[in-house]
Amino acid sequence: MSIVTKSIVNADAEARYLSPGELDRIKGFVSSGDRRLRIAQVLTESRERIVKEAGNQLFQKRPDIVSPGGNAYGEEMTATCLRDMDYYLRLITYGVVSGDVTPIEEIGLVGVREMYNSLGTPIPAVAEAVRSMKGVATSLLSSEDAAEAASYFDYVVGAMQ
Ligand SMILES: CCC1=C(C)/C(=C/C2=NC(=C\c3[nH]c(/C=C4\NC(=O)[C@H](C)[C@H]4CC)c(C)c3CCC(=O)O)/C(CCC(=O)O)=C2C)NC1=O
Repeated sequence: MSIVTKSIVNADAEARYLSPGELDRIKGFVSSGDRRLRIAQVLTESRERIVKEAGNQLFQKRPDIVSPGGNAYGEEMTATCLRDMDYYLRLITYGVVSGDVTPIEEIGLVGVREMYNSLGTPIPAVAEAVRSMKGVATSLLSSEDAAEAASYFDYVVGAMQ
């Protein structure tokens, strides 16, 4: 939910107008809109490159996961691993656009530990994959945009620690 929807739900629950503080936060959200949309556009347009390069970095750092016995061993499993990376990149674009980590949390982080544990997928390696995507993604952005984007990647990495 964006700050706009959230503020309206809260205000209406108390049948009141939006408070000066809420209007101020909405103003911040609106005025950062161009930047957030620009970032989401770059990440969306570059998604294949980001996932591919970050995947290569991951498999170089953690050759065990693509070696026999590794969770991403074999063409199909490696493709599924890259697909999961693409999932997280997509969720990060949702977060950037809405200026809110809630969509990332609700779609991709609730229950993630149990899910990956049951699949035998090493969670630290998934976190490493997201960290690598952050590196590739931020290299495509201006430093101001990179700092904003980085916070969403960091949020996902932090949730997987
Ligand atoms: C949008 C929210 C969402 C997420 C996050 C998601 C993840 C997700 N990843 C899965 C599998 C998987 N995920 C991986 C990923 C990896 N293995 C590794 O060693 C690497 C560290 C890592 C890549 C970075 C692999 C290899 C599988 C297949 C495991 C198996 O079938 O044994 C599965 C099991 C079902 C399937 O194969 O599709 C789910 C549900 N699904 C969703 O709908």
